[in-house]
Order: sequence, then C-alpha cells, then structure tokens
Amino acid sequence: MPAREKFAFERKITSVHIGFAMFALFLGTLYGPLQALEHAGVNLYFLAPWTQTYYQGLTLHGVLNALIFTTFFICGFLTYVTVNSLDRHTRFPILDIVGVVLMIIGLVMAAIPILLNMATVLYTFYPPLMAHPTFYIGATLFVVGSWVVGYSLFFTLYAWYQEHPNQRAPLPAFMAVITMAMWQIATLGLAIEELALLIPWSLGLISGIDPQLARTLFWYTGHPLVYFWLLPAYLSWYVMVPKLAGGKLFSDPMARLSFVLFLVLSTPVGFHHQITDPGISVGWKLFHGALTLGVAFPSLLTAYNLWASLHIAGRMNGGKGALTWILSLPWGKPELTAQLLAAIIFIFGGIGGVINASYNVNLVVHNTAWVSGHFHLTVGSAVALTFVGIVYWLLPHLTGRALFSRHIALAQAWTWFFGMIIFSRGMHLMGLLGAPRRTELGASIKSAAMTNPDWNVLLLMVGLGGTILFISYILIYVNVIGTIFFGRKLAPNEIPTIPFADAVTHAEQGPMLLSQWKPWLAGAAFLIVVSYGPVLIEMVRTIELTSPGFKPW
Ligand code: HAS
Ligand code: CU
Repeated sequence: MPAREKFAFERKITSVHIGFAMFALFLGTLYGPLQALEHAGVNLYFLAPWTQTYYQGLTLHGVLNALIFTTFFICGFLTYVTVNSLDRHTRFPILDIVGVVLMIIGLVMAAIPILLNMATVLYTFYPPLMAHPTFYIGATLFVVGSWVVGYSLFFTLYAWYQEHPNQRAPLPAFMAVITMAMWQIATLGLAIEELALLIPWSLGLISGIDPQLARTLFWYTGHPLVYFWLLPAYLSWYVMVPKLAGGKLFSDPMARLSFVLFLVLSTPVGFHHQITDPGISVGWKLFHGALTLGVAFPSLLTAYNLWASLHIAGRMNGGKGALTWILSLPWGKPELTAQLLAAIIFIFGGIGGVINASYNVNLVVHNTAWVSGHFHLTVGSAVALTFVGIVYWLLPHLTGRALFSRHIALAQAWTWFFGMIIFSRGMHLMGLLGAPRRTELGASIKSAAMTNPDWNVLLLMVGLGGTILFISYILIYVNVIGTIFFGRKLAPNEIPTIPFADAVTHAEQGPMLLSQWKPWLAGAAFLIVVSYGPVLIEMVRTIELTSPGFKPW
C-alpha cells in the first residue's frame, strides 16, 4: 500500500498539529510588523484593538510564535517522519490522540488570560511578574501534551527495535526520537518551576517567590528549547534538503554524531543566559560558557555535512567550479529555496550566538536589541523559514491538493530573506549602540530628549525590514489558504512523497556507538548533574520565598 494511504491515521494527527501551528503563526506573526513599525515611530496598534499594552502584544508574539507554533509543528512533523521512516504505525495511537488533545486544552487555557491582558509576562514568564494561574496551568498541560507525543515515538521506535534486532534505526526516526528525548530531559526545569513555584504562588498557596531560583529553572529549559526548535530543521536539512536538491546526504554517521552530541550538550549550558545575574558564581558561568562553545561544534559538523551534500547535488545537476555549482541547485523549487535561504541566514545567527556566549562580550549585548536581532536570525528564520519550506511540500502531501502558487512561494522565501537581513542588521547595530530590548523605542524618533539620535536610522531600518516581512507573511497565508480551499486536486501519482535522501556514506560504515542510546543518555545525565547540581542545591538550601507578584501593566 502506498505510504500515504497506509498512514492515514498519522496523517490526520499530523494535519491537526500543523493546522494549529499555522493558526498560531498567523496570529503571533501579526504582531511582528506592529512592533517593528512602532520602533519606526508609526503606531498601528489600533488594528488589534484587543491589545491593551505593548507588552501584551509582545507576549502574544513570543508565546504564539516561539512556543505554540514551533511545538505543534515539531510534534506533527516528527510523528509523521518517524512512522514513515520506520515504515511502521505508531505503537499506541491513543498516545497520539491524548498528546494533541492535551496540547489543545493547554493552548486554550494559556491563550485566554493572555488575550485578556492577565498574563503579560512574555514568553520567558519571568517572576516576579505574575500571571493568572490558568496561564501557568495551561502552559504546563501544553508541555505535558508534547511529552505524551514523545512517549508515542519512544514506544514506536522501541517496538521497531524488537522487530529488527541488531539493526540501526533509520536516520530520520533516530533524529526525531533524539529530539524528543532531549526535550524530555530539557523540560524538567520548567516542569519543576511551574509545579513547585509558579502555580502554587499564583494560586496564593505560597506567600512569595524566589526569582533567582525560578529564572535558573527556566533557563535550564530555555536554552535546550532553542535546540528543540533547531533539530527538526536540521533533520530536514540532513535527510530532505539533499533529496530536494537532487543529490545525496554526504555522511550519515557524521549526521548521527551531530545529533548524539546535541543530546549530551544541549542542557548543561543555561547559565549563558544568566551571565549578568547575581547569585551564580563566575566559575559556574564560565563552565557553562565553555560547554556552550562545545554545543556549537555539532552545528559546525552540520554546516560541513550540509555544504558537502549540496556540493554533491550541484555536481550531479551538472554544476562546475569552486562555487558556481551553487547556481546549479534547483532554485526554482520553493520547498528547497526557503530552506537554503534559512541555512544561509543561520550562518550569521550562529556566529552571533558564539559572540553572545563569550563572557565579556555578553556584558555588552545582554538585554539589548542585539539579542532580538540574534533570535530572529535563528528561531525566526533558520527554523521558521525552514518549517515554511517544509509546508510547501507537506501541505500538498497532507491535503492531496497542489500548492496554490509556486511563484508566490518563491517570492515569500526571498522577501523573508531580505526583510530579515534588513530588520536584524538594524536590531544588532542598535544593540551595540545600547538600545534596550523589550522596549517601545518609537518614542526615540519623536523625542530626542529620550534617547540616542544614532538609533534613528536603525529604527527606520527595523521598520522597513518589518514591512517587507509583513508582505512575506501575507504571501505565506495566500498559499496556505489558497491550497486548502482552491488548490487543484492532485491525482494519486502527483501527490508529493516524503523527500527522504539516500546517503553516500551509510550508517553501517560508521561505528555502532553512533546509533546507540545508553552511552549518550548517561553522558547527558552526568553533565547535567555536574553543571547544575551544586548550584541548584545551594539555591534550594538558601531559598527565600519572599517576593510578591507584580502586575505593572
Ligand atoms: Fe542563541 C540568546 C548563544 C543558537 C535562540 N538565543 C538567544 C535567545 C533566543 C535564542 C530565542 O550565549 C534569546 C532568549 C531570551 O529571550 O532572552 N545561541 C547561542 C549559541 C548558539 C545559539 C552559542 N540561539 C541559537 C539557536 C536559536 C537561538 C539555534 C534558536 C533556534 N543565544 C546564545 C546566548 C544567548 C542567546 C549566549 C543569551 C544572550 C543574552 O545575553 O541574553 C549556537 O548553537 C550557534 C551555533 C551555530 C553555528 C552556525 C552553523 C551554520 C549552519 C548553516 C550552514 C549553512 C550552509 C548553507 C552550509 C556555528 C549549520 C549553504 C547554502 C548554500 C546555498 C550553498
Ligand atoms: Cu541559549
């Protein structure tokens, strides 16, 4: 039976996830242009009359885009990739249903207080800012739902191992399950923060909160969260982009090495978000800083492997020259071009990350617009634009309808690329000139007394980039809505299949260690205990539940 019919159940589950993801992106991204134009001195917030403050809009933007869009997309995408690459149904379909239902309940519970301006705590929910308890309970249920989706994948892979003794899992499923395993380990910090601190505090069961401990638990999850976003994009770059480009993956073992290193190194690095926080000694911050440079290594492996794979594709397409083979890649395919442009942007996003992680330089950029520039190149482009590229083949696959317009899709990818380059250059430079993040800067343009006149041209750059991004955003939804309602119905043989690439060097040619689980899980546990254990023990020993909740909006 063709894979599409065989996995009809998983296709439905994935469709629900992707549907919620695209809806969240639709609402969340709407705030981007409003914020960017506010920076340029143009206030259009009257277009979203339910938004009472800038911070409420910023919370909606961050929560819907960075948390809800990504998590729904990742859960749906990884489920579908896993069953198709194992060629096996999910072991316990009930888990897929329970997972998605919990996520939807969590989303609704968290979204209502934000829309009512009762949870304006941004996506990092930094206490002592306090939200309505429904927000924290909803966020917790949402994460638990994503765990259940992960359990479904663990049981499925486990069943596959039992049916295929002594075999190595296919690369796509191996990567999908590593991502979910890393997420389980990573979200323990947030789960403890919610259950032991935020929920009892917001319900009035404990008298106050310890912001230092809460922030530390948040960043235990907050850094690996960025790899939870990134690894599904890497999965696509490794196992799908080479196929879309007409070539092969250069090295399967090297791809596995990159992913197992992410499993080990993603979590024990959270203090690089707390370099300016008091209460953690310099030694521990430096230790996390050094491990952060370590976790950049698997990204360098990815850059090498991806470049080599694209080089193979370029040559197979008849390309010549040291660099001109790049022109022989099929740039007319939006599902590929969006992902290539995302990868190019990530070169700059990644360099910015390494700058952030450098102790003394972080003191210059922390809490400035530079950081917003950094994360729009990473999660806002490397990840989001890759996911949009995936949608360009996945949506026709799921719906059986042709993409509404491939030209519009190409225009979307390029406008995102140029819009983001202009936007993020403005943000980065403004940060170096001391402009704070999370702040209404539009007033700067109107009143010189408030700020630094050198920011003004950069603020206009942010506004211009944001406007181009807004056009790109409209183009995404022209295609999504156009495909669902007006796309040409495809004959069965026209429906795109999942573009899994073959590899030049196969898993079996590399060491078995790279396909195993126990050593890498043990390594992850060891590094977490060493890097977090002593600090957390000290923080809990000296805990002070004294800070009241603040609602300054
Ligand atoms: Fe980051 C802050 C350090 C990666 C997201 N980061 C943030 C925040 C977010 C974020 C959201 O050390 C703000 C949090 C907040 O609200 O406060 N980041 C790093 C480092 C990396 C890094 C070292 N970040 C990411 C990724 C993100 C992300 C990925 C989202 C998906 N980040 C920091 C630090 C801070 C921070 C500090 C705190 C700042 C502060 O003070 O608040 C590294 O993992 C990056 C390694 C990446 C590379 C690039 C490899 C390049 C590749 C592409 C190759 C392309 C090819 C294209 C071959 C070394 C893989 C070829 C194309 C053809 C056409 C041929
Ligand atoms: Cu980080």
